[in-house]
Amino acid sequence: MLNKLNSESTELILRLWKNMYRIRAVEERIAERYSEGKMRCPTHLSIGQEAVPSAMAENIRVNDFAVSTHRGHAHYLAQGGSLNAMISELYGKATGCCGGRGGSMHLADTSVGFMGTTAIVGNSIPLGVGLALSAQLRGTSQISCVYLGDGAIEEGVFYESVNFAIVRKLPVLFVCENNLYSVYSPLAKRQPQERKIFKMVEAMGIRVNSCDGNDALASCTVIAEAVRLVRGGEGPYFLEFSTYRWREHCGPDYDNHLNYRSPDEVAMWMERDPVARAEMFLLQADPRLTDVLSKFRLSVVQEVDRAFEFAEDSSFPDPVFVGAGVYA
Ligand SMILES: Cc1ncc(C[n+]2csc(CCOP(=O)(O)OP(=O)(O)O)c2C)c(N)n1
Ligand SMILES: [Mg+2]
Repeated sequence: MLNKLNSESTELILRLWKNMYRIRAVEERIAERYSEGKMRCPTHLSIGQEAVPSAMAENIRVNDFAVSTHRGHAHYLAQGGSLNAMISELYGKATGCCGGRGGSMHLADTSVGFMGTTAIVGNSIPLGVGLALSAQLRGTSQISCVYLGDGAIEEGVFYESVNFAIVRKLPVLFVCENNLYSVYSPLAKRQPQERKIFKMVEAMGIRVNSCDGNDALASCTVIAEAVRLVRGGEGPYFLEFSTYRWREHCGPDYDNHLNYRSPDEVAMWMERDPVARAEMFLLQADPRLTDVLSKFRLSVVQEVDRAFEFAEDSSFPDPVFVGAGVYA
């Protein structure tokens, strides 16, 4: 889709690229500094998966709700969650978005409607549906976005939640990032080969669509239409995006040596890098954008530097009495 566009789309693609670039820079810095041992929480990176959250950022309002998963950094940042508070949370500091007690898998910034991420697969799905119910009962125009992975489709609570959202015509957008794996288990071994997740979900009676989740612009178009309908009171919507995580399931490294996925498969997806695709389009559309891109890269480096300094300089929370003479 990117190749077919004229310069009218350049502004939008520039915004998408900026969001993707920033998210990736944050996660690459986390990966770089993780081995220092100061971020003492399990950390699931979504490097390679930046297009969908960036496209969501274009379409959601600051008072919309969102909930996410163990792999939630990008969703939190796309919603406008505080970077300082996120990095501090990873460092376990009192200035973290959960007071330093949650870590990477428990991000929240209620000031922008990002209501939380949880470590239990599928756990945040009913929370997102409940938030949609609250918006409906209060008569607001808020929508609730539920990010989930392909693995979460296999949890019973997904079906209960989608069913409830359909029956109550709730303003909820399910955003499934299908990266083909649940830890080391490929989708092809967990579900029948011919099954398409979005087709299966459609059979429940909900509007659905699917899209190349490594094409930020195409994702943006599909999300815009879904958000228009959900916000317009047409009930819930389910979107499936195909994408791929580049690094290990949990941690900062690559894991090709584990052989649960082939080097060819990884290489093929890395060639479809959403950030590089957007950048290539921008530079072809207008080579003078080189300067704009360079300035932005520098500003992101500085912003990320500051966030890590902020986290390092912050204090640890006071110990809390958890019972039986134990403080944590
Ligand atoms: C209920 C539950 N079962 C299993 C796990 C272990 N687990 C953690 S992440 C994960 C994979 C989830 O896959 P998916 O939803 O596709 O998300 P992805 O990691 O690919 O982003 C699993 C099985 C868990 N945290 N919670
Ligand atoms: Mg997955």
